[in-house]
This record gives sequence, structure tokens and C-alpha cells, in this order.
Amino acid sequence: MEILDQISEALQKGKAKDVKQMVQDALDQGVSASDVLNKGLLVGMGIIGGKFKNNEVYVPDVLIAARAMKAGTEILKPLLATQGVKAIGKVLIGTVKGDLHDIGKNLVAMMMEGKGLEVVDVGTDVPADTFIQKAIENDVRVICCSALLTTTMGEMKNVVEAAKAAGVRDRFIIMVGGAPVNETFCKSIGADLYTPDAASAADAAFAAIKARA
Ligand code: B1M
Repeated sequence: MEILDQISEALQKGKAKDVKQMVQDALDQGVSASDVLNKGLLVGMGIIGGKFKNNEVYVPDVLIAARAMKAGTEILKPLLATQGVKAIGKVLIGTVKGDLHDIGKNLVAMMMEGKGLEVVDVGTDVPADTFIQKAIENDVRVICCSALLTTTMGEMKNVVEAAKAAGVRDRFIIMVGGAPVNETFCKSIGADLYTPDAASAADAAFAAIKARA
């Protein structure tokens, strides 16, 4: 669909204002929010990612593309998240220490809200102890850790260890995810759940909370 290609193109050029307008136009034309996300915004971000890897574009280009992505997802947020649903449980989400990537984390948070979960977002570059301290303070059931770098995914083990050290490991379901993470890694660090994408993360958190209720 032409509008989705245009969204992808504008995102790659970092044209946040255009992306915002085109996302709205696509929705007005009857394109579903998930198609705008998966076939427009995420396609553009994937292309930028490939170019970044091949040194065809650099950090500033990726940053402005990320800003355009954010502008687009802001428009989609109310459509991906169900309005006015009573929260069935609370989750805490953050990107681990040393890692500033937040687009995937924000999508996971959005999808979880869409499932009727209350989300406490502690942001990026979050130390292990902070995950645990905030989880206790906010009395959440699930702790969600996101990492995009092979150099930071090890921080997830520190979150599990920090929960053990604080004597609260049994209180929380610890979920991990992000591009370099997989099921084997999840098991190896003693976390509870791994999911590959935002939608399955929301489903898994919902199911885990229901099962423990
Ligand atoms: Co960075 N970066 N980056 N970057 N960046 C990657 C991740 C990289 C793969 C690019 C590459 O080389 N091809 C590479 C990592 C290599 C590696 O470790 N294997 C990389 C690098 C190297 C770096 C720097 C070190 C570059 C440098 O400075 N030389 C630097 C590190 C900074 C830091 O964090 N300390 C850096 C910086 C940046 C920017 C700041 C410029 C920017 C981030 C902006 C922002 O997030 N606000 C950026 C971006 C945008 C990317 C790419 C291009 C896109 C990431 C993204 O947002 N994808 C990325 C290349 C790529 O992925 N193709 C790259 C879209 C997003 C929706 O996907 O986050 O994977 P993702 O989330 C998915 C799933 O993974 C999953 O659900 C989401 C949606 O379905 N998921 C979960 C995520 N969290 C989950 C949690 C869950 C469950 C599922 O449960 C809890």
C-alpha cells in the first residue's frame, strides 16, 4: 500500500512531522493501526537498522529516525491500548543499565496497556537494584527487562540476582526480551519468561498474572 511505503520512507529520512501526518492519514483511510506499525513504521526502522549496520548511515541519522518513529507511535498509542479497562495487574518495565534503546520497550509497554495491564515505566539505563526497588515500591507482579545490545543483555542476570539478594525472587515474574535475547539465555540466567515481540510479551504477562492470581 502506497501510504505505508511513504511512512517508511519519511521515517528513514527522520521527517517526524510528515510521519505523524501520514500515520493519521493512513488511519483515516481505514488502514489498521497494526498495519501502520508493522508494514510502515517498523519496515522503515528495519531498513535504517540495516544501513546502520553497513555504515551507510550513522548514529545521528538513526536518532532522528527514532524520533520520527516515536512521533508515529504516539498517534497509534490510543488505538493499540484499550481505553478505560480496569487494570488486571501491574508490571514494571525498563531497559537495562548501559542501554539507551527504548523503542521496543515502549512498544511492549503500549501492548501491555492494551491488554489492560497497568505499566510502570522506569525508562532506560536502569541499574538492577533500581528494577527491584521500584518493583517493591510499586507492588508489581511482573518485572520486564529489555536489552538491545549484546554488551548489556548480561545486566538481566544482575536483575535476577538482585531480586534474590533482596529476598524477593519469589514475589516477581521476571520477563526478558529484546533483539539479542532468546529462550536459552532466559533459562541460563534464571529469568521466568522470554518472548520475541511486543504482542507476545503482553500475552505472556497477562497469562502469567492470571495464573498467579
Ligand atoms: Co543502536 N544498535 N546503538 N541505536 N540500534 C542496534 C541495536 C544494532 C543491532 C545496530 C546494528 O549494528 N545493526 C547494534 C547492536 C549490536 C549488538 O549489540 N548486537 C546497535 C549499536 C551497536 C548501538 C551503539 C553502540 C552505536 C554506537 O554508539 N556506536 C549505541 C549504543 C547506545 C546505548 O544504548 N548505550 C546505539 C545507539 C542507538 C541510537 C541512540 C542511535 C538509537 C536508539 C534510539 C532509541 O531507542 N530511542 C539506535 C537504534 C534506533 C538502533 C536500531 C537501528 C533500531 C532499534 C529499534 O528500535 N528497533 C538497531 C538495529 C536494528 O534493530 N535493526 C540498533 C525497533 C524495535 C521495535 O525493535 O527494540 O528489537 P526492538 O524491540 C522488539 C523486540 O526486540 C521485542 O519487542 C519489540 C517489538 O516487537 N522486545 C521485547 C524488546 N524488548 C522486549 C522486552 C520483552 C519482550 C520483547 O519482555 C520484557
